[in-house]
Amino acid sequence: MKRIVLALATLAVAHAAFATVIFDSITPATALRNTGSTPRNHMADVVSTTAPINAAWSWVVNSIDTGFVAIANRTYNNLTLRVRVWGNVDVNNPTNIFSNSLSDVTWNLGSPALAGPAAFGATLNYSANNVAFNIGNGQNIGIDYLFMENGQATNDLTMLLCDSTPNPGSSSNGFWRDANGNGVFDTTEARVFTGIPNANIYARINAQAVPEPTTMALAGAGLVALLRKRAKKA
Ligand SMILES: [Ca+2]
Ligand SMILES: [Ca+2]
Repeated sequence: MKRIVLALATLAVAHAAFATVIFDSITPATALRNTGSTPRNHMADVVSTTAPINAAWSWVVNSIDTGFVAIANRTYNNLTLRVRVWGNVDVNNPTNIFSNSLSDVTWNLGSPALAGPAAFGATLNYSANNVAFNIGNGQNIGIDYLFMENGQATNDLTMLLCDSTPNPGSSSNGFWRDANGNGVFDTTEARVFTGIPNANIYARINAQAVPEPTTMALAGAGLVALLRKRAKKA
């Protein structure tokens, strides 16, 4: 448990500057777990923007802070983490609850020696990868994480889960685990923990509020019109 506390303290100061936290299941976390069932390398959750924003604007995500668990004490070779974010969520869709891909990034984590079993944190920096993505006001989004070692899914790494609000989405306030290993999340793959009423992937989304492109275009058109008007007067 001491390792987990240290990892979380490191994580807490790792958020991007100037960004607003629009989803946070880290700060109020009251219980931390990882799933004991396999396969546990591919997991997901539904989150939502939780900060107020002008309805005509959207959030551009800068980074996501999140936590993982290394099960085994060893060197992990050519480790990658694929993180996909989805714009549409339908927890009643029997064949895939997620659609409308917003981003799909694979993070190369090198070959770290991890003294498992232990939790560790990481900041997934989207602005540095030039793939910042927009989400709407109060929009439910899906995030799924896949750990691979040497190109193979590894059960020695998994996501850190916590008991906390906010907990948007449904299916008994749970999370999703790709239990049949087919690469997508089926309705039947919703999971809950006994004793954790609000199961969440451990994550914090940092974002900046920006005008929608249409708003920007209108503002630009207005400026052009104003300049023309002034040019005519001159
Ligand atoms: Ca599945
Ligand atoms: Ca959840």
